[in-house]
Amino acid sequence: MEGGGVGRRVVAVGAGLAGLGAAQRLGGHGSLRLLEAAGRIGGRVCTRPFALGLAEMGAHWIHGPSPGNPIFRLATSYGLLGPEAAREENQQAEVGGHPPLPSVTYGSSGKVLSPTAVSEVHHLFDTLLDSARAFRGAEELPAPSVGQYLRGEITQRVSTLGGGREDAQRLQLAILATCLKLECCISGTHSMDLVALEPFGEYVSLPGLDCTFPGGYSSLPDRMLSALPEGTVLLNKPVRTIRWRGSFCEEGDKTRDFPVRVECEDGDAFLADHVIITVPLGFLKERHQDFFQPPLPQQKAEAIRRLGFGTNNKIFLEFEKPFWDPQQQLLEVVWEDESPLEEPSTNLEANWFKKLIGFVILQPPDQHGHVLCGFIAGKESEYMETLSDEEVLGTMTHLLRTLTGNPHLPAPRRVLRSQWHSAPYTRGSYSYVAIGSSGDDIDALAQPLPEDPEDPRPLQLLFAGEATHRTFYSTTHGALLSGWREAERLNQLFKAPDPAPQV
Ligand code: 6YU
Repeated sequence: MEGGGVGRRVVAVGAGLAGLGAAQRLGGHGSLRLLEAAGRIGGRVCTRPFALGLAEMGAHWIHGPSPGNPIFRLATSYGLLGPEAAREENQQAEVGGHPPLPSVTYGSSGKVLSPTAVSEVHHLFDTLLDSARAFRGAEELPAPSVGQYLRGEITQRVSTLGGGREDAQRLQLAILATCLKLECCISGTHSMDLVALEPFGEYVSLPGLDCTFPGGYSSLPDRMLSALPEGTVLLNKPVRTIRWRGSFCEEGDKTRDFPVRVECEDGDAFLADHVIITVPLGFLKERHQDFFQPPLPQQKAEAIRRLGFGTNNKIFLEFEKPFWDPQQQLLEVVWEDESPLEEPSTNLEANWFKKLIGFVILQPPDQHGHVLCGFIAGKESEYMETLSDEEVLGTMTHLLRTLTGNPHLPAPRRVLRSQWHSAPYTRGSYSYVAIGSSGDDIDALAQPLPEDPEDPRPLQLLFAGEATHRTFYSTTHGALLSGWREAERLNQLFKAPDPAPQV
């Protein structure tokens, strides 16, 4: 921080991609401090060792790896991506964030379902989903939520499903039920009935075939951290309260006062001119009333309440030998007695595992071992978090034996699962635009405080994090861009040149 920023103190709360991005663009020198509650950086980017390789507990892919994606540009400039991601064709592919993977679909009767039947239904679902995105800006809506709209469309077509044959129709409905569960994982919600229809099309998918980080997603925040001056980030420093609109002095120095005092759970306090808050929306939902003194203005508090923040978890299973064909990359699960037109069971204890959409097969096996990564969203996912590893492993073994029709299928050697809802400084996985909210709430959440632009002490509180990005919410690139945005807001105030290299 130079120029008009000399002597200004900035504190950022949270060392995920938004916080690290802000620090990167502010230059990381001067009096910048980044306070992180956890004992590690990265937040919802979290790579752990598992089996022969690595497991991504949080973010998995770069969604839309192409030059318009800042995560892709940064990762490329650091040399963190594999040769596939660098290919022009990969970057140009328009797949709407869902790369088609070679897959096999297991039915609950223990049989593999016909790939033609499955892909026909996927095609229908994708068409319906595209039509759901087209309501952006519409004054009149056929339904308030994406889920209700989709069910309405499915109801209208039900007689044509399966070519009029009852068993084929039932199977197509069951496959559609899985499609809806997959969409819950993508939107990070319990039910698509909670996701607002009108703003659904506002989320922007970038071109590019989704790719992973060969050395783990955490290699990105690690590189970002290494470019910051030592001591910028303080770990194990959970912030308890942010007092703003105040007049605080350092002990023994009455010559200067600061409008903000950031108090940590361990009793430490940091005085600042500006605080960039990057804590997850889940944390804000639970804690904002006590976290800010004075409390946030009503419009911001309402935006926090209205916007959605749900859970999507992963369950990694390591096997001694694969029971799947090495060509496959995805094992999908269909419960043949389910239908999107019927209410799902609310008995979590008996049925939580039926919400699991299937498993991604981690590739290549010589780097990962024989590992499946299951995805599960919603209340069932939150229930899974309360179970022991042994219980999850036992249920997964039973599930896979049912699906493969092989009662002797060997149990996985090991299990590792994420527990994002129980994580006290996250309280879920990512945000979505819930019924009753809109993109305007995302903008309201992103607005700095105090609201009055003429306030003599402007930009006391700035807000970043994935939930503050109107078109890229729920992603790593949304988080990074939001951090850059707030750093730029301060740079403008300081009128200092941006010291970070442009990528
Ligand atoms: C992506 C992907 N991905 C899977 C799973 C999850 C997420 N995402 P952070 O939380 O990182 O940082 C805040 C920090 O603040 C944190 O370290 C806290 O400890 C700290 N903190 C909190 N309270 C504090 C306090 N009091 N004091 C001090 N510190 C405090 N994104 O691009 N690709 O494949 C996935 C996936 C299981 C959980 C993901 C993915 C989301 C990203 O991980 C996430 O947005 C960013 O990392 C957040 O960074 P941040 O800095 O904001 O917060 C139509 C429509 C559809 C919309 N969805 C489509 C896209 C779907 C998203 N993709 C999901 C898929 C997977 C698998």
